[in-house]
Amino acid sequence: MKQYNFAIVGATGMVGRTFIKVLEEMDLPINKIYFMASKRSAGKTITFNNNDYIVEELTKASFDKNIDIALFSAGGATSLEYSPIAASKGVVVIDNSSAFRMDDLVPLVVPEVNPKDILKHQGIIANPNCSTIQAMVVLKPLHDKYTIKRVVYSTYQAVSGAGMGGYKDLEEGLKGNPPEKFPHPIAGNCIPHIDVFTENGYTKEEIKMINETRKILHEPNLAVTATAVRVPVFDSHSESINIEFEKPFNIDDVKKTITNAPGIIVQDDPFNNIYPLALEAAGKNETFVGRIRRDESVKNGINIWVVADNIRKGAATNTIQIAEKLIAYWNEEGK
Ligand code: 25A
Ligand code: L14
Repeated sequence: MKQYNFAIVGATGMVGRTFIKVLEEMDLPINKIYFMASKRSAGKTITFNNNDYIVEELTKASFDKNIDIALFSAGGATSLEYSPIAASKGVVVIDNSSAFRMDDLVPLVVPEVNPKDILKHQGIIANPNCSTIQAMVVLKPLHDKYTIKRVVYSTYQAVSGAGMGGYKDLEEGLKGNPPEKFPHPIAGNCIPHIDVFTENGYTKEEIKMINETRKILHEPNLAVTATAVRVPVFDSHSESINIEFEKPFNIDDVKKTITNAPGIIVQDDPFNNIYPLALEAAGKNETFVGRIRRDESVKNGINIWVVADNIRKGAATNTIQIAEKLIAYWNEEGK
């Protein structure tokens, strides 16, 4: 099988380090691999598949070597500056930041949901927001079968979403120290504020979930609303999702549809205390779904509880699954 050259940009961050773990587990056809980060981390050693690599400083010349795929997770500003440079040199960038997600020329991909959108790329493919990804794997099979009319998201998001600084705020907060990353103490608290507030009273995190859901499902007018909340959990986002359908349904069929969908593990036996939990989803690549029940306040509605590791399926795993799919398409084309 043909092998490809990879670059990891933001290799020392929370998502970057998970790229390395997931790449080791998933066994992609990698020939050469380069690790890049800011000047602060240049010169550090990274171990990948038992070999040691030196982290390079990301510069405008970083993509002058022969690189096929670059996985970026170094924040929006870095992506805006360096992704177009990489793309202009023939590299396909798969970007974790929010910089290009809503760009019409950039596919926004969850491989279980809209893999063919990858084929439309012009050098950059965007990885969706973590909270959006785990919802999409469940919503897509339900939309195909029952036609979604409206979605209400309420999220319970882990501190790891805010990178190393978020993790540190919870660790230090549990010892009684004040926060540095979040605007309020996170230990013992719920903060209804993720990313920045906008004019309409919603946060950018909430707006990302709304817009990205519409783009990924190819439903630009779908009724979607969201409230995103940071909770004192280290890893894995949990979401309560209320969905209204156009079509009537049998709740057992809904459960079957979710159970048969790719990338999902159903944990739904409430009388035996079985439902998805953040602690159990941490470190896993799948999305966990439970508490599947009819919403009796509307004609055709359900409520579900959806949990996934936000740094794995919400970021690193999904990005690497996009790379895997891209390579599969290249192999079909003979590239
Ligand atoms: O703009 P966005 O899209 O909203 O993204 C903002 C941040 O969100 C995280 C990611 O933080 C990003 O910086 N993120 C992005 N996508 C995410 C997703 N899908 C996501 N989080 C969750 N889900 P991060 O901490 O995970 O990663 C930061 C990495 O980016 C590298 N980097 C930053 N600027 C760069 C750059 N690389 C190249 N060029 C640049 N200009 C960064 O490398 C890190 O790898 P580093 O060398 O700057 O950091 C190395 C070590 O230093 C720690 N650190 C970070 N900031 C500080 C710091 N230490 C001290 N002081 C700081 N201010 C890092 O955590 C790392 O350990
Ligand atoms: O848009 O702070 O991918 O939890 C995901 C994590 C934005 C910030 C994104 C967080 C980021 C968010």
